[in-house]
Amino acid sequence: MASAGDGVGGGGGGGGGGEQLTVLGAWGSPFLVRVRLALNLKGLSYEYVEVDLAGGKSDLLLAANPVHGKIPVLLHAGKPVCESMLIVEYLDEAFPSAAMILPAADDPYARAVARFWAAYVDDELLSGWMGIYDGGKTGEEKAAALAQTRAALDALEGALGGERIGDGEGGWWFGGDRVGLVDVALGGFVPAILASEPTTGVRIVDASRTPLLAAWVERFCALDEAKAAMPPLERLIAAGKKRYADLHAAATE
Ligand SMILES: N[C@@H](CCC(=O)N[C@@H](CS)C(=O)NCC(=O)O)C(=O)O
Repeated sequence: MASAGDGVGGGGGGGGGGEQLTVLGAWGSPFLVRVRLALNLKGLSYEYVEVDLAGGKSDLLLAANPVHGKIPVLLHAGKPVCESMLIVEYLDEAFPSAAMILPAADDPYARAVARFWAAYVDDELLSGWMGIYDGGKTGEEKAAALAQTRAALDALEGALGGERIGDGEGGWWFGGDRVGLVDVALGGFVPAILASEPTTGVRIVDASRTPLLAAWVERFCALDEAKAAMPPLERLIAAGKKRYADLHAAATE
């Protein structure tokens, strides 16, 4: 269950095995969206605790993630698990009777492929997109960041259209006909990417260039589990505009 007034929906019902699940997060974080999405997909209830990163890190956060001091952190029966994608994999291992996010354990190759593309999202797409969404970068740096982002999206388009498991009746996801690890990894960034477009004027997912990905974004946004995990777009746009302007002002001082 999410705490009231945090701006995002809560987890699904059931699950948890009687062991308390708590998520430490910050409302606009794409990494938090991943964790909430995974919990919702698995139908696990959880308590949500908003951490005010701007106001200094709470003792709870520093105790839970003393190495990086970053959110999200999952507390499972009080024990902390850090790093969004490790949390997603942990949930699969700790709650194997709930819907699985990774491909089946008897298909280690499919699992390796999913992990490859999930890591690719952070290594290539995220770092490129951050360069576009950084008000402090020069025009040249932004052009290089856009080229990196486009190349990453092209590669993901190829992965989405590649070998698939299942019948695809409900539309294709990465790797098959159900939402999986790569969908969670990329899906976390959907709100942030959509919110960046009015600020930067750059269309990131363009149906004329990557039609499969554009259709995937629409399918993703229509998922109940995703809707309940995503922050309100208007609030994200306002926060992104402020961040962009602050970085721009700092760079031109
Ligand atoms: N690789 C981490 C990234 C998490 C991250 O960067 N979290 C940000 C919020 S979006 C944070 O906690 N920032 C605070 C800080 O850097 O001190 C993950 O996947 O969980």
